[in-house]
Amino acid sequence: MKNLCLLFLCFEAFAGGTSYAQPRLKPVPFSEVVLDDGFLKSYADRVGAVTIPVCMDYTEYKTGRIRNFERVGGSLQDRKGHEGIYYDDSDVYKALEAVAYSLKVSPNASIEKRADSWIDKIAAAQQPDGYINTYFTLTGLQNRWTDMEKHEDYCAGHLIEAGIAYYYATGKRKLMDVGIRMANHMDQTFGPGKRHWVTGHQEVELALVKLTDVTGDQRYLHLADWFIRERGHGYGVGKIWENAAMGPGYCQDDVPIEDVERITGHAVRAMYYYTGVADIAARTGNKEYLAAMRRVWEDVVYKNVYLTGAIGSSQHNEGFTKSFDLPNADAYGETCASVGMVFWNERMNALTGDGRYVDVLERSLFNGALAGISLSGDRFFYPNPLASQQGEARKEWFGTACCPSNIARLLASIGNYLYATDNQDIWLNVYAPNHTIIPLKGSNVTLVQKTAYPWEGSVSITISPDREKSFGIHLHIPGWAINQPIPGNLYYVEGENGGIQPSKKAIEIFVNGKPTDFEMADGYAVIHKVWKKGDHVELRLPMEVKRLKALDSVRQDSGRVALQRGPIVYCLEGTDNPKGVFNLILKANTPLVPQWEPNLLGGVYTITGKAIDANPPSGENTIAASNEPFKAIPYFAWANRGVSPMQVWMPEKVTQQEKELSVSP
Ligand code: FUB
Ligand code: ZN
Repeated sequence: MKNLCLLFLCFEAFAGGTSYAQPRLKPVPFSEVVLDDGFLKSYADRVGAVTIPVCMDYTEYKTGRIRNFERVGGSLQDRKGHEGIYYDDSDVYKALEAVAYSLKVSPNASIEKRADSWIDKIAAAQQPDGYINTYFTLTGLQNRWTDMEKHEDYCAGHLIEAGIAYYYATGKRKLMDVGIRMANHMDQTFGPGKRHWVTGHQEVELALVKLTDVTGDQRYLHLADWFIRERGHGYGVGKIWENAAMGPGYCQDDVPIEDVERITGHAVRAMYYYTGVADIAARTGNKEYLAAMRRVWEDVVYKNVYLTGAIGSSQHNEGFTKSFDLPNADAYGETCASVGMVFWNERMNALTGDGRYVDVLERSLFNGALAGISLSGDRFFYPNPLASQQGEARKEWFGTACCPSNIARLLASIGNYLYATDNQDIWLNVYAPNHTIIPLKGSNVTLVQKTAYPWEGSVSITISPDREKSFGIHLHIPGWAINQPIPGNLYYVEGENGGIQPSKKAIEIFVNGKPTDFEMADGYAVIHKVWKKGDHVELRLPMEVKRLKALDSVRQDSGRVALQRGPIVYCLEGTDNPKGVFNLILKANTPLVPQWEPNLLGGVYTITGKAIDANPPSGENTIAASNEPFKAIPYFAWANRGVSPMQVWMPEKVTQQEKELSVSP
């Protein structure tokens, strides 16, 4: 046990060695970052206080997920067989992973006791050869590993991730040992010279990489890499592959990884796949993997992502159709896929040091992912449309319940996304009030960050090395703060002449109160100097309200405009716009006024302006004369005040469509 080294603390010990390349950056783990009161902390706290208990209740007794383990382990003998769906074990593991992260930050004896009792039941359900899966054990063990779509490997991946997280949080390794035995079982079953296997739903790959990081055992990394290399060679067998409408592209088994050019199929599978590929590239230095990731990232970000950072436009395959097909009302945009975008973009940032990945991470986090959870923490969205005529009610739970525990594990460990380091310098990625100590070569640096981000653009950082030291601070400058045209980007800020509007205000940086020149490198403002205790940096990002347009290739957004302030995308909701949402046309030059409303939706900036009512009630103004005030709220906060229409992309001109679509609530 002693030679187990924790991923989070000793990453370089595993990634180093003779044949493995280092990623450029190492994220600072959430456990080393103490969030102070602010936007992200409020989410992390609510997940601990509300979301995790909800996930545990639904997992333990409101559904049969834990009962399945009890049946296999023998503590429940009701002869009922398997309850639920074949991948339901994964929700137990994901809930435990969220619990672990939350316990690490806020110990809670009763939740830990409850989690321990689950872990006992899980361990009792493991077969003597290490296999664990309640669906196959209860329905016929002879059928295991026959249908690659049946998520045995996916569940195993979530088990491994949960086991590592729980060990990291509590020092208890029982769950991790269950995961290790399952990984050993898979390693004995699959691999070169053994059976072929294409993981129908990727996940196990990234988990096996973590397992190598924790145990130092390279077998798991090699197995993860082997799983990646199995894809695209016709080895896939099972329900998906037999389904003509889905085919191998559904689970990214159409081409080998080296040949990947574009994103296809199921969005969450794709995200976990690419996260695993990036993890392997970071540890093996595989340049072909990195090149493939860069290509497919461009395909996602330049052709297939919503303004909210959500991905996957079709419910049919929970994924992609064709490039630029981004319907708003029918958008799927599964919460899990936005969570996956955060994972993948974090890995890409660490691998390359490129701040563009943080731009995308922020877009998906603050919009697509956060929309998936209510402000109360106990209601969820699975798809996340960008328009809804009737409005939508958030749900307490789902039959397929992947999203609640996924958003919970992301937010419980949200401190992971704030900092990175290469041992010499420090990178600041997502801004949030916090304090941390970051070890650099030869010294520790204490950082205290104060900010009201994402609402305000001012970020104050006190930097205190334990002795005077020369190093660089890399401050992420979000793309939205610059508006430089990025070739290919789907969305841009429209200028008065129809071109791209650069930010009117400059980005400013002050060091110890004095304005400072800075170099830009890879999306970061870099300040190199000899730092001493108490040095102070202030970053000021312009927080203007932006009118965003989509490229003409996105037919569904044609003639429409969306509002964004900082990283937050806005929408109009019927609750604030009682005369309707779908009948409003955003006036071309209407002043857009941001206003802090502390008592609305937990405290948000709203945006107000004037619109044309395309369908004014008879007896009132004509269309041309109408001057309807409107209010926009952050998209992530919609559907928290009952069911009401919502729209992100507002028309700029009156068309027949607006007249027909107009809705008076
Ligand atoms: O298949 C397991 C999970 O259920 C997927 O990640 C989600 O998209 C949902 O299909
Ligand atoms: Zn989901």
